[in-house]
Amino acid sequence: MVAPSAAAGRDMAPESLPLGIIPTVDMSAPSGRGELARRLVRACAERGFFKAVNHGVPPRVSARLDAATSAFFARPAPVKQAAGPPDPLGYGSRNIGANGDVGELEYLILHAQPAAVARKAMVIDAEDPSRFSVAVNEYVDAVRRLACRVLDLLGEGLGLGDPTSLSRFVSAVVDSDSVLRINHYPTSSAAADVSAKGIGFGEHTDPQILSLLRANDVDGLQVLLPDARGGSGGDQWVQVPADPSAFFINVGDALQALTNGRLVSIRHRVMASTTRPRLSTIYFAAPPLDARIAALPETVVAGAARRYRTFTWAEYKKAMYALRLSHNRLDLFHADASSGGSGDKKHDI
Ligand SMILES: O=C(O)CCC(=O)C(=O)O
Repeated sequence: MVAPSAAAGRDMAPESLPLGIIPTVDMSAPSGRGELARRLVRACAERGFFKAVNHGVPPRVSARLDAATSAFFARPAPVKQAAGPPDPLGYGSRNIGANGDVGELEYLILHAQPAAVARKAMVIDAEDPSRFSVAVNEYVDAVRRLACRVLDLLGEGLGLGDPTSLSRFVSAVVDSDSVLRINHYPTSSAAADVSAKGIGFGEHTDPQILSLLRANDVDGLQVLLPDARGGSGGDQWVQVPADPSAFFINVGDALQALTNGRLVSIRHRVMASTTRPRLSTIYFAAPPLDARIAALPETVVAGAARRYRTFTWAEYKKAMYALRLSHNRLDLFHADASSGGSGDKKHDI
């Protein structure tokens, strides 16, 4: 069930997060760096999700990327299809992955790495490929810096011996496996199509370390939070009010594993709008393919077991590509899992 609206909390005090509240974190650190680090840890431990304001990504950098990607989505279908199929990178429409998931959207997935962007730009903007490359690379630089800053602060807040232990997974450019995904949800006909139930992008967690999402002023994003009314103990889908000036940042599965479950990877989904198109851009900060993901020693507190076995990012991706979007993939990597997974739960498209 969908809660009528989400209160987007002001920059929250550190004590506790009221249920149903999406924390807002002021990245300009008005109360000092230590306090900012504590707030980020609390948001990522209790929600796995927060709204970042005063984040330092220049509006002109975001505007330039939005202009370039909107121009691409406005082009005729055959031109867009030339940048596909999504294998898994490239242009795609409706089909999400190779296992039967569909949504009310078209999208473009780019390897967030200058050489790869330059290659794709030749197809995406044949008239002036560097126009597209510059817009993407500038944006990726800015969001990578924001991701590293958040991860360093989380490292400090978690009391890691080396606070850069988390950001080092995503700071490299050359062997980075980070991706930039741009989703375009056209005005939906789903209201008339009962089978589609208005789902723009089905429920899932993000597999990477950290996701940084920015969208236009069209609502649609929902996160699964503990029931704000208490009592029944179930979870509730909570609407995230749109804010084009903010970044919405969530913990991914790999960060949950690296912190032994201390930070939580949150389930989310997008409902299709029937009235106005939604444009969202997500930077998925990922480790290099051969990176080993194991709980950092400081996060394995006295007496607590390691929750996940060590895996490489390449292994995790392989599992992810074999499963449906809504699958709880981390279950397969539980330290005591033989087969695992909450399995074949399908999202309600
Ligand atoms: O488009 C959005 O707002 C979010 C989509 C999403 O969750 C994803 O692409 O993984």
